[in-house]
Amino acid sequence: KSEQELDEHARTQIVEDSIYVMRMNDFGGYTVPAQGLYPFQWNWDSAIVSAGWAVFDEARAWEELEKLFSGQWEDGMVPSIVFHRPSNTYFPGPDIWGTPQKPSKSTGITQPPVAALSVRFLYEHTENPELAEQKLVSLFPKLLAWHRWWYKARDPENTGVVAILHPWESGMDNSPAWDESMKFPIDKLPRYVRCDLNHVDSCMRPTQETYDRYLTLLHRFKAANFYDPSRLYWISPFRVTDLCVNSILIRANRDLRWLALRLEKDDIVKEIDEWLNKGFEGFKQLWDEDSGLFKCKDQLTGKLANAPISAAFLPLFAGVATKEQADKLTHNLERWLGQVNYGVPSMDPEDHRFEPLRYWRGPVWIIMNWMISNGLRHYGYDELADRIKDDSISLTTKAGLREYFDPLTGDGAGGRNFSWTAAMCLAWLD
Ligand code: 2M8
Repeated sequence: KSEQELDEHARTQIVEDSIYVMRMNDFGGYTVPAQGLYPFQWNWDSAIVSAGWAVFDEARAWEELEKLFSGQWEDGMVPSIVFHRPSNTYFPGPDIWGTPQKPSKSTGITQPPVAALSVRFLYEHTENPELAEQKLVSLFPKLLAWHRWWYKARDPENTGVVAILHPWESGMDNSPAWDESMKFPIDKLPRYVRCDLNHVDSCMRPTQETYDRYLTLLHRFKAANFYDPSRLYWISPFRVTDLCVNSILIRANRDLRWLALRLEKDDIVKEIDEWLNKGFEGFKQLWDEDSGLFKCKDQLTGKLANAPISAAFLPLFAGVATKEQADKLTHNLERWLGQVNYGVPSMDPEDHRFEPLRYWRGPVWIIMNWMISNGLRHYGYDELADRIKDDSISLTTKAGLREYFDPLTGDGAGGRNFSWTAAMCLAWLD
């Protein structure tokens, strides 16, 4: 068979496999990221997964988002995990979090706000405009409440950018960007047993010390009147401006604005415009001219995090980088890509902290590739955007629907049959 036929065959196979994985991980209205390893509904995973469902089952795609918002707290927060059904294969589960039922058992922290992007995607790709209109009307106030929550609870000092209070909120759990900010003392913790190491080799996961710090934060937040959002910002020993959350929030604000225009909600459009203007200003403090990259920032010390991570390119996705900044970013990105066989590594491969297999400290994540590639295209760097897309296709066809990938060998790593990787193959790569 010719090379082209083989390619075609691999592409058809990956689409079939992706649909199979989505169905397999469907637990009834919500999709688990990966069986065993992550057996509940995760926030940004689900938002991304809904775009994958939209390709072959639109009603199911809307249901994914509705189920996620069924866990929304009264104050507007959408938790990082909603524990719809019990499972003993993940730690920390609902007993450790111990959140009051509000309305479902959940964690007491949040995750990157992708959902508005998904609602717009579903609305624009609908084959059933009446259904889409109805879903938009019911989901819009929930999205708005969540975005308002971000500004109220996580930017009470009105800086234009929001804080995360736990590395789990960034989605990039053990990113080197948190190394300095995670140096607070570890509290005396109740004895605990991790479950992740039953599923994935320890060389691919956060270290034990990192877990002790995750748990220290969790227990301190729980002690603050069960994750009282008006207190957490002030008491957390970890408070950073994360590029991933903030870039996604800005992009989500743009999509929320687009949805508000559809619904003719002029006052809300004005409110969102203020967030966007403030956000543009806020991002200025995250630019590091020396390295030509955006950096996360420790809000407690006021210092930029000395870590060149792939989220540095996400301001392109948010549309907040200037043309000059975009040129410097792409210059860096080209250098990174020159050092690996498959992009985009989650950290500069020339940095001494780069570990090609350890989770958010080096591996390639297809969802990051999608956001970076989308941002590059928006700024007119089509060749680079194509290169990242091609690498993503090579990785998934070669190694399967894995959680993340080794940028040097292209081997798959972490969880298998991974939902958001499958969803990206359907909604982006096909
Ligand atoms: C990872 O995070 C969870 C905690 O939320 C974990 O390791 O236990 C991250 O990759 C996160 O971004 C992702 O949402 C989650 C589920 O895929 O796994």
